[in-house]
Amino acid sequence: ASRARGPMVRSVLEINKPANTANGAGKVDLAGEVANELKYRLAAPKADTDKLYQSVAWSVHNRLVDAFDKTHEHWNKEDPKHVYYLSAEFLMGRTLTNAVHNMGLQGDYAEALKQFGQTLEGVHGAETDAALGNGGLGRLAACFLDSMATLDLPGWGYGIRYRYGMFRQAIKDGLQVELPDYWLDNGNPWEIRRPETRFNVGFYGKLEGDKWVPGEEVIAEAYDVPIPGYGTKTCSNLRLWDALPLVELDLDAFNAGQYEKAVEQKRKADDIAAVLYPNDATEYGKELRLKQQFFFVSASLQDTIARYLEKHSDLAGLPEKACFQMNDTHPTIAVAELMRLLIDVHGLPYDKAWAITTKSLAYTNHTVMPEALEKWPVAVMQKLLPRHMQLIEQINDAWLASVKDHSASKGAQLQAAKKAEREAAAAAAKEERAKAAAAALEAATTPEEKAAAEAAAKKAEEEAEAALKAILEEDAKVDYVAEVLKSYSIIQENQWNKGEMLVNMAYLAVVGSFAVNGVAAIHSEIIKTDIFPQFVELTPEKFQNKTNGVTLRRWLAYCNPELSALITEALGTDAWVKDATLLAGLKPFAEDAAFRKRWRDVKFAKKAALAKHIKEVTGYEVSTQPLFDVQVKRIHEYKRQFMNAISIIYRYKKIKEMSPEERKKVVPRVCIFGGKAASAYYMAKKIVALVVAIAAKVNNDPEVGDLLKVVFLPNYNVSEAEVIIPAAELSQHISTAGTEASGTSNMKFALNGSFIIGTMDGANIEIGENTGFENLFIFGVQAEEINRLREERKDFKDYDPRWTEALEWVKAGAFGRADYFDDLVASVNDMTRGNDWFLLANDFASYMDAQDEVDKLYRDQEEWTRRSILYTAGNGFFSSDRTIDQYAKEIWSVQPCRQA
Ligand code: B1H
Repeated sequence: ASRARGPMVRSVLEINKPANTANGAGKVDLAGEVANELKYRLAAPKADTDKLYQSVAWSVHNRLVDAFDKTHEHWNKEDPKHVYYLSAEFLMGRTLTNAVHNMGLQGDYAEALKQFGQTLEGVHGAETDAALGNGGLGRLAACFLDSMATLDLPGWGYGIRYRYGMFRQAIKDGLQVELPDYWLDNGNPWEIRRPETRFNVGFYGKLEGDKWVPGEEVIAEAYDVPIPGYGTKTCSNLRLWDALPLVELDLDAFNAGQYEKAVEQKRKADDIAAVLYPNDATEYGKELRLKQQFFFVSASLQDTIARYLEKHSDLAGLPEKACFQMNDTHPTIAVAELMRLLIDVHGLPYDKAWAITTKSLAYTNHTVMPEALEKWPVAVMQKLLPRHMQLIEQINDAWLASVKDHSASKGAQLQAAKKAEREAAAAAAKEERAKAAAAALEAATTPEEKAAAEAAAKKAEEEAEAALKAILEEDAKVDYVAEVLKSYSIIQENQWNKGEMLVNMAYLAVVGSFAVNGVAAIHSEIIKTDIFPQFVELTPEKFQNKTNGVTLRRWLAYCNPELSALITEALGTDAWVKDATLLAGLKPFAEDAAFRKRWRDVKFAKKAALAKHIKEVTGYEVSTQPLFDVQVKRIHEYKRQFMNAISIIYRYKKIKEMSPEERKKVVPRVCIFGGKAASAYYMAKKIVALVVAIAAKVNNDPEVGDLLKVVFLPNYNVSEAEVIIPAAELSQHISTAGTEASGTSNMKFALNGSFIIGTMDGANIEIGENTGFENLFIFGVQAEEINRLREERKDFKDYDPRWTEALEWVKAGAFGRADYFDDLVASVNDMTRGNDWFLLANDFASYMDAQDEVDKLYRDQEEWTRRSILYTAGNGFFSSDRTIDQYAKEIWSVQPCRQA
């Protein structure tokens, strides 16, 4: 894709002149530096695109190191409070374009590259994505780093330097295949190895009283990834840990001929930082995963404490200097590890340690999907981290003791309420019986009959009284207080596997943190009502909302320079890149026909770039005239890509049945899908296969031509998203209401002027509030209705006939592989085989109606464009700068620390 120049900021070259490369009158000879890197670092005989990319990257690396050093010198001197963002994932994508533009060096490097006959855009594509994340959660962490640096907030990210990131997805014979992502193959110019920054991390072993003697130890070694802010000298840090053995080679074993044993330690250490788990909903219980989590958490906490102690002697002051934000439950072993470090290593008493811990930790929840709420078997925890298990028990005991009174009164209340409920029901029944008895008496004619009726009534009365007595006695045996107490326990029985005890990591996080937040308004409410209600009762003030955001640098300014240039021209300033609220100034331009034309021209150019990309990777030829309709995200049943696919099948079937006259009225569409299925996710893989099969059939059907094209773009990742999102006209965010915590691509699409078709879920709702709901295509049931609807499902007979017709076609083998798709179809069509848990059948009719509305509006291009502009104008709220500013003020209490 071609890239025009992005907005200009003052070059940091003018600010930070590196002494060793300064040339003459202070002008840095970047071309000379690039040539140097090419010759000496790469020893490259000729400057092909790849080598040139690397040389430029190494040169940018030098600028980053300068900015990094100055920033940290400044922070070191000022000693401000820092935030540490603990995350198992950072989905950074490519760095070159972002770093060069953030530092304002795009002009300088463009100039330098001219001497090699190249452009920045030309070398951009040679970079491999850093894909150390699964999806939204990991990308959010990356956007947050960009905003923290841009807002000059002292803070680092902490994570794992996985050698293999997210797998590469390819399509082979119509099915997804996974290929390893060895992203470090060509070296990594964006990191700095810190062999002097190492910490030991232990596992296994035994307890001698309170003393832990680990049975295995590895070294955590730091790698720093500089994070340049936009339009500032601040360059912060993402510190990623690699795992090394204490002893590379056991010479004794080696000399004894035991070669495998000789390298066993090395192999074990290698395993820890080897690979990112590719599930975006955890299958809990995997020991290596817990090992990874503990590994990076322990190293990060040790590192922070060591730096704190360089300047301060009393650890009681730690919460004034450090706040740790736990990105979902993945780093929540931090609660126990911080306790252990304070007690076992630094000699603090338990109570003091607990006070420090609970003032330093905060927790963000990202999902309400039960399978993603991590619970570690006590047995696994005990084996891998015996001291931590002991501490968790101690924490839990102290916690349960503290809620004992509350549980006692709540339990007594519940018991009394139950009794009152039973008695009220009994009184009502008694009244009914009295009426029935009176009627029977009335109907009786003979004295015998009357006597019999009286006797029957008396007997019924006695029986009812006995039954009530029995039930009240049963109730009295229920220990309500214990039940309430259990609902607070961090250690619980596995409800699917009685007898197995589990550590509920979300509960551990809630108990150990001073703040808990959700990631969109609706999600933050759901976690209060459905996930942690008992905790909200005790400390309502702990629970907050921080609606997600995305960095406007990567997701608008740099991925869509054409639109950015138009926005800047209209607003007369590029200040919107840092102050997204200024985008609201675009609203009046929506009414300007000439501006609308230019807006359409940009969209058209981005569609052309995407069409070219589609041709290159899939071979499919798509016209740039049709509506570009996009659904790109991880493949998951709750995200309902299957519903989208079925609607396309229906559309296709109808087009085939139409007369040539009718076909003229069809709004042509290109339906684009992208997303990875977790390698072991059975249904998700079938959904990918179905979309690929639909594409193969539809795209080769001459009857349909340009009226409908379907594309599955393989290997959806950050760089793909940067090409796809600017080209979208409609994007789909159609999760079952209440299941998508927030979504963040919805924000990226909206900012790039794409319409949203979606449910009342996650951040869609707030996008509706900001854009005006009249401009979104909203359909489907609301979150509050889901439970009732799930209860009410009986069969699949009464649903929309369009749904059934399309499903039947799949069943009949219209897209091949009828057997392979059988389970997928049954999952939404058969009460005994999946029972449509995500209510696709239920929402299908309103979804199709919403799609009709889309077609209707698209026919009116002026009105469509007008509203498209309102999407960009209305959604500045979703800048991650806003989100991070709220975190900094409302949770972290961290202030900007900016160099003059
Ligand atoms: C989100 C995850 C997630 N929520 C488990 N939860 C993982 C859970 O490797 N694992 O075990 C990985 C990831 N990811 C996403 O977070 C939500 O689904 C999105 O709705 C949300 O926008 C995003 C950022 O908050």
